Amino acid sequence: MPDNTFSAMRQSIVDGAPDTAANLAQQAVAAGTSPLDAINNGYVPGMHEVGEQFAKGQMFLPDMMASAEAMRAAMAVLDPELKKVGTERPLSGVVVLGTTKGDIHEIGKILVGTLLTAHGFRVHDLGVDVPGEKFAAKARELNADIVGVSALLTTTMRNQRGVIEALEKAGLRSQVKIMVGGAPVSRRWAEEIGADGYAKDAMSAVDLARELMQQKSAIAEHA
Ligand code: B12
Repeated sequence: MPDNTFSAMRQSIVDGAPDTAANLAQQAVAAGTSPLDAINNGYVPGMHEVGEQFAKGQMFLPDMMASAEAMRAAMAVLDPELKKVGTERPLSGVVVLGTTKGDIHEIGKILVGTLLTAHGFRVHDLGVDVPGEKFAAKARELNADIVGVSALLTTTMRNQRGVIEALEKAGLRSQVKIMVGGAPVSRRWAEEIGADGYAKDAMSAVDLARELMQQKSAIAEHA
């Protein structure tokens, strides 16, 4: 896919133009471009630019909402393509996913869920603004292997710790691996709150989830 198509994708997000974003995604699919390349090289850089402009006061909340709408329009086209990657693979593990309490950012988390599903994980997405207790209840109900917690705000990051505490309180901590992510989150933060892993993007989240499943089966073998 030529660089100018990626920059047009990026611009469609900055402009908050859902029709253009969706059309470009359709063209990419027709041209056989990897959907992940389109997301990582086209649309996500657009989101980063929006974030930067918002931080500088050059863009406002309605602009950021329009950009999110454009991203959703592109994802609606690319999502089915992403899901085709790993159909009919054996079940890799059960993941409960959600965005922390107080936080309504969901685009990155949905992408993580889509790629995990495409790579054989069974994903239950709890949505946004999810309290720790709800993560714990769903993890118990589904006998989940992994709980994935997203946070996009520095103010809601600390609620990732709350999810870990809720799992501890429910007596599930030893059975469930916890992975965290989101723009302000880092490996260091993950270690600080006692999570089992951090991933910077959706594809790394798949690698991490596989690694956590291996750790789980190694523990089970030694038990
Ligand atoms: C789109 C957007 C919104 C949309 C969200 C729409 C939606 N349905 O999701 C709307 C307009 C609603 C919004 C609202 C707000 N936002 Co906002 N938003 C953004 C923006 C521009 C893009 C986020 C995004 O979708 N990125 C694209 C995806 C693909 O990337 P991602 O989310 O980082 O996810 C990837 C990784 O982080 C990772 N990952 C994500 N989750 C997980 C989970 C796990 C388990 C793992 C392993 C990995 C992982 O993998 C993902 C895929 O690669 C960011 C800027 C930025 N650079 O992040 C600001 C940003 C996050 N928002 C910000 C702010 C301030 C707000 C508001 C408070 C604004 C306001 N005044 O009201 C509100 C908060 C509302 C709330 N309570 O949550 C700030 C946060 C600042 C801070 N330090 O806390 C940012 C950084 C903008 C800025 N530079 O100031 N926002």
